[in-house]
Amino acid sequence: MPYENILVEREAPIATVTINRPNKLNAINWSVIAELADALEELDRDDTIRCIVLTGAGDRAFVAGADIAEMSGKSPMEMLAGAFENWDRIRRVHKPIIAAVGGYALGGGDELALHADLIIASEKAKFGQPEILLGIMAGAGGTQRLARTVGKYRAMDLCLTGRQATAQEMHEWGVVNRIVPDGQHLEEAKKLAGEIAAKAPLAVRLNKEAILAAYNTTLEQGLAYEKRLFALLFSTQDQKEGMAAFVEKRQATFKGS
Ligand code: CO8
Repeated sequence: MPYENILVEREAPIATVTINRPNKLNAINWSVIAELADALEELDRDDTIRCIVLTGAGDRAFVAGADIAEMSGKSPMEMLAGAFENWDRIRRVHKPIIAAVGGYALGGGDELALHADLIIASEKAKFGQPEILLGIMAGAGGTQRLARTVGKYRAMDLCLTGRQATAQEMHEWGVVNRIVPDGQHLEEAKKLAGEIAAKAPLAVRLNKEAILAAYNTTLEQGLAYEKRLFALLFSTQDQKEGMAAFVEKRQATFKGS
């Protein structure tokens, strides 16, 4: 499917989705988020793809936020009806998504990175929720995901000051998985995607599902859910193959069945 604002590159078993508005620091307008949701759902349905890398075009930004020019004249009802459904569609993607952040990840850009399952950042990447500087607040999960991920006090720091945190800080806070030298974020993210793509796809899917469930359940419910998913994987060919390969001292070949 042709897209206007994003690029989709398939290198099975991985795919890379690039937000492609470098002149606007990849700011995400309504069309971008709709195209992103369409593309990610399409990749989620594609059996040849096992892991997705999400990045921004150019060397300055992952995404510098929602498109302020587009947003400035919107009414409350237009904001409510506008794009949230597409953010939810992105949240529901089953395959792992790795954000490769090479520059600014601000506002909706930070929130998009927080929708990903792993984050690789270049040394110069900057993260923040600068909405407060515009007289608004985060709206695509920033307050909730940051509070749950980095804790109340760090979330308050970012959301109430609007300051830009360094990749190093975000790494220390447990948001960024790995920091790499400038310009190497995409290569490193693809390498990691390849590593995950070689694993048993159903096990990858259920691991993601179980970890995300931890945000919505009590420990008791989460443990019960994990136990059921764990047992379910014993119905797969990949479980038989993975364990046979270990016993036979050979490399496992996973098929996703
Ligand atoms: N929206 C629209 N255009 C942008 C944005 C943006 N968020 N960010 C940058 N641009 C544009 C600039 O207007 C400029 O365009 P032009 O060349 O045509 O004038 C171009 O990108 C380059 O930007 P700058 O000249 O500003 O570059 P600088 O190096 O001087 O500054 C900054 C870089 C610091 C990143 C600066 O551009 C900036 O502060 N950008 C805005 C950051 C921001 O406030 N982001 C949060 C936006 S609000 C938000 O994300 C709410 C999310 C709600 C999600 C829910 C929706 C349903």
